[in-house]
Parts: sequence; C-alpha cells; structure tokens
Amino acid sequence: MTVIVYEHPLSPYAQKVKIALDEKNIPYATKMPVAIGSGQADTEFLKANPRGEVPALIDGDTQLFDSTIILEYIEDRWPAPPMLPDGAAARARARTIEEVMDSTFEPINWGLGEIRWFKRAEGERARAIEARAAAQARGIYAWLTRQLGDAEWFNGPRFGWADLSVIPYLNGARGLGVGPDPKSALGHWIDRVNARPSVAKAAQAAADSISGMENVNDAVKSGVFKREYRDHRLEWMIRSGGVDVVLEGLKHDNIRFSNELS
Ligand SMILES: N[C@@H](CCC(=O)N[C@@H](CS)C(=O)NCC(=O)O)C(=O)O
Repeated sequence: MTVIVYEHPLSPYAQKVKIALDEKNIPYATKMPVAIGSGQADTEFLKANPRGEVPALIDGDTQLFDSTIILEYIEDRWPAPPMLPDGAAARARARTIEEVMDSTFEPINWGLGEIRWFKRAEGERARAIEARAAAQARGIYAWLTRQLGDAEWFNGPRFGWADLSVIPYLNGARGLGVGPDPKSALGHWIDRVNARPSVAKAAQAAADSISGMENVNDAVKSGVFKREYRDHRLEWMIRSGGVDVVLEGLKHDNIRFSNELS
C-alpha cells in the first residue's frame, strides 16, 4: 500500500519528511488537507492527526504525526540509506540541530510570513518586528556555522538528518530576504544541499506554491484563515514586539491555538 504524506509544500516540517522518503527512494503520495490553515475539519486528516497539523503519515494501518516522530519511524522502517549519522554523540548532535531549527528558527520565518503575507502589521510596527527577526536569524546562523565547522554536511561526512532539518528553513529564510550570506560557509552549504534531487524537489514545490499566497491576507480578514499561534510561535510574536498582533487576532477571531484532543 502506498505511503501517504499529508502536507503543505511550504511546511518545513512536511519538507523534512518528504526529503527523507526521497533519499530512501520510498514511493509516496502527497495529500493536502482540505482547507489547511482554516481550522476547519477534514475528517480523514484529523483521524491521522488530531492536532490538525502537517505532516501526518499513513503507512497501512500506521498513522503518525509530528515530523520528528515520523522521521524516527522512517529510519526504523526503512533503514537504508541511514539518515542518522553513526555514533551516539553524532546522532544526538543531529537531533539537537533538528530541535533548534524546529523550535527556534521556525517561528522567525513563520512570523515574517504573518507580516508579509498575512499583513498582521504594517508600517513602523512591521519594520520593527522584521528587524528583530533578521537579528534572531543572524544569531542562529552564527550557531549553525559553528555546528558545521569544516565538515561537508551538518550530519558529518554524509548528508542526513541534520541537513534535511536545516535546509527547509534556510531556503524559506532566503525567500523572505533574511537568508545567510551566499558567500559564507552556510551559503556554500545551501548550494551543495539544494543540488540534491530530494531537496530540489521539495524546494521547487515550495517555490511553486508561493504564488498562491498573494491574496491570503483577504482570507485572514474574512475569517476563512485562522492561523495557528501555538507554543513557540506565540512566544515569538510576543517576544518580537507583536503582542498587539496577538490581541487583535484574538479580537477578530482570525488566530487560533492548538487543537484540544478529544
Ligand atoms: N511539531 C509538528 C509541527 C507541525 C506544524 O506546526 N505544522 C503546521 C504547518 S508548518 C500546520 O500544519 N499548522 C496547522 C495550521 O496552520 O492550521 C511537527 O514537527 O510536525
């Protein structure tokens, strides 16, 4: 039975899963949940992920959610070629890089999207939030540069888990104008990693779907889109000067928090 990945091409979490499957040559079909981002129900999708977030993966009777848990499953189920490096310390380091990207970098891109696409703030208020985002990105680039050191890949001598966990975010950041200097070590790593067919495919799908984002702010205004302000994203918006964005979103009922499970 074909593996199904519920996704949205712009979701970095979903990109991680697609890159891992493509690196291992596992065939899969992608599905986009009905009305993703609207907070509305898609029964089949919600059965696979009651949190209503992408990615979710269906493999026969197995239904999983959360990109990290899905990556672990993929590694256990289809071990070759391995995405995790050899050795306990190297594996822990790869997982640490993933964790930092998922929880510390992700809200920077997401927050910039809230400003640029969803027009949550404009003028001076928007510029102030954008400046905070750019400074935070630079801080993480310094940390990432130390992680990479002289190695070819974040994973060590071969491409893997750590690399596929970084690239969706750095491609996203580049698209938002806060990417690393193209001439830096990180910039050269981006070129190397984007040359891999698995990564190029996910990046192209993301780029193609950007054109659909042009009028999304109307969807927010009309209440069709309720963006999910969950954990680190909510903290980010408040920490970065957007407490009014949160309060206005609550007032106009166009933001939501994570689903309560039942
Ligand atoms: N911890 C989850 C996070 C997944 C997540 O936040 N996905 C976002 C897209 S990037 C989502 O589907 N949000 C639901 C929504 O916006 O309605 C994972 O690693 O898979």
